[in-house]
Amino acid sequence: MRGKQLELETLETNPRLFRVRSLLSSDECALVRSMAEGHYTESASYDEDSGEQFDAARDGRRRSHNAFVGLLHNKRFSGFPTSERIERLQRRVASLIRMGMPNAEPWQVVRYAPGGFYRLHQDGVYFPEYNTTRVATVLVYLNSLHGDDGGATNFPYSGGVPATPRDAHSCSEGRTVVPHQGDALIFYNVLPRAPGRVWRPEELVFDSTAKHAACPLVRSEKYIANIWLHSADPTAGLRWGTANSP
Ligand SMILES: O=C(O)CCC(=O)C(=O)O
Repeated sequence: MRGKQLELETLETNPRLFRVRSLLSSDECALVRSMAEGHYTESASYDEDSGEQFDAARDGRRRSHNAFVGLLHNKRFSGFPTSERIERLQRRVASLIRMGMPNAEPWQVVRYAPGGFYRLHQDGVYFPEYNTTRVATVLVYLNSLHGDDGGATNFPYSGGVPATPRDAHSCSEGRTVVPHQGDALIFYNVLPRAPGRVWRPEELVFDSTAKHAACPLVRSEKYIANIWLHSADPTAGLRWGTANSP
């Protein structure tokens, strides 16, 4: 990236999981958090097979609030709080991961209170109606936590999917990352495909080892930004209108 030296640290190769330290400064983290203020709604989550929305309160899969901020590159889609400064950050992330702005969703800022969590899940979702898949995630920590605060991000299947399911909620297995303000995790939700031709989104295979969880937060608050990168422009034909878009 021009102007700022960043180091990509390989945390795991299976899943492909990387960390970039200090991608955002503390001022930039504060900016993203302040833009989300006043826009939070209860977080929803979706069944990976059917795409149906879970009832977060009833099925206990996810407990947090979220708000979308920043531009969806296509100016037709307005309604999210945005500014030149946050769009500059969006361009920074797009250039870091070498996927154009058109392939990124607006940023989902997530706020956890004590007791908040997100059980084991896969970010890779194929949206048949728009023919696009979320192929990669950039997860930015907007504040720091200590190990005993809880709220770490856990990849229980790092190294391979075991024969018996693992309990991601205890965060005792696999790779666990404690949030540090400004740092970003980058991981791929689909398996690599042989180069040489363009793969259709529906042919992409999800990487089960990329399943991850937000460990229960014991104290303090936790803020992250999810940046989901698509195989195609997710705005093509997409009505991207509510705070709880998937
Ligand atoms: O909060 C975290 O550490 C993980 C969040 C997450 O997995 C998600 O929002 O999809």
